[in-house]
Amino acid sequence: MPNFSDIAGLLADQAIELPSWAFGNSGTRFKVFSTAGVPRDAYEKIADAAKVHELTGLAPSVALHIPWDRVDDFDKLGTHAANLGVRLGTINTNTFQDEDYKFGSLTHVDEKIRAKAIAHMHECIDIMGVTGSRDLKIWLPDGTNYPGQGDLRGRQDRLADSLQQVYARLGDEQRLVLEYKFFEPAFYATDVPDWGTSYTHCVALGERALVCLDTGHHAPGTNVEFIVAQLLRLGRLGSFDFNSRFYADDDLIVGAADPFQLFRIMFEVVRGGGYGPDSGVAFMLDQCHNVEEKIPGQIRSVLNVQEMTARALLVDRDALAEAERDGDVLGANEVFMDAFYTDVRSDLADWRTSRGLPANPMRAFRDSGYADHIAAERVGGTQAGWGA
Ligand code: PSV
Ligand code: MN
Ligand code: MN
Repeated sequence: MPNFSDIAGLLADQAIELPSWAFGNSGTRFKVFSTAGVPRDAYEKIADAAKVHELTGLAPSVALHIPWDRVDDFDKLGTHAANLGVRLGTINTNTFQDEDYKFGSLTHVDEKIRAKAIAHMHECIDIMGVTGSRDLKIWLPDGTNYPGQGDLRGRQDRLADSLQQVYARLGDEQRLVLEYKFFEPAFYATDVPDWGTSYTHCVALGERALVCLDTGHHAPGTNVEFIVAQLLRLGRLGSFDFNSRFYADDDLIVGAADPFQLFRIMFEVVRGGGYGPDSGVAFMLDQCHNVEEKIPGQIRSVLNVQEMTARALLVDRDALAEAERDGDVLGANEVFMDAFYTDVRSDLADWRTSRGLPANPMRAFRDSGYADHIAAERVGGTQAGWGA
């Protein structure tokens, strides 16, 4: 197996994008709990995200969600981010909190409402022009609750046409990433339920349309790393929304529920050429911290991704290939598991120290006094995420 020192250099390539909404209050449909010091606007969300980057060196960009993060001057927001050492990243569209979208957005039968949803996405692309963002991320709540409620095929046809209109507005350097989810808020048929549907639409659109894989958006038991391998093979893996699930779309801390799955995913990323600055795969978190503290929640998340990435990089690929070739089932599995069971925590602490970062970012945050400072300074934070 390679030594940690053999892979240490590769860890510098890791960049994980934080979701602005992870810093606001969020909850379930039962209750949204509030946390002292929660950001009151996009500027404060970015300040909190920058704190995560300052302590970990892993999170140089922040994804925005429109309209949750709409500000008067996005140029000013970008400068604010740059002054704090981060940049603005993916722009997420939102067609799930407007009365008009009760029966769909890009798939709606009413041409006026469909045009409104397209116009929203055009506005998001205009914002990307100001923020310098590369990716427009589309997740749709569209779908039906009862058989017969909608014409499944007609909805696909309208979706294809709407996406075409959105795609046509993109600049040459910009991309569209289409996220899938197999249920919720629609419970019978979701209009982009799986990677195959997303892939089909992306291929029809063109080269700059790619699939977004949210790790929480699959049926229980789905082999997510297979999807990763397949999309990389097809050249259409655009981005990840990382999070953990025990039951459905739980949006819990990535690597908390099933670190082994995160390891398997990161191994396929590495093996499939998805790791590294030029891979074109964006690694984003999509999480909500309902009961835990938000900034430490994000620190823990990026550290979990780094830890499983390091272990995935440690897999002895030559020994694995040899065992695969020889039909050595248990030998191959042992090579794989050896890397997974390697505790890299103290090596990562040393890696951080060597880069001028705190050895223990969680403790460094606790000792920094930042939480007390924002609790005293910020009063009356807004709710972010669902219901903002
Ligand atoms: C939908 O469940 C989703 O995963 C989409 O990415 C949304 O934009 C996001 O959650 C909001 O948290
Ligand atoms: Mn998501
Ligand atoms: Mn989700």
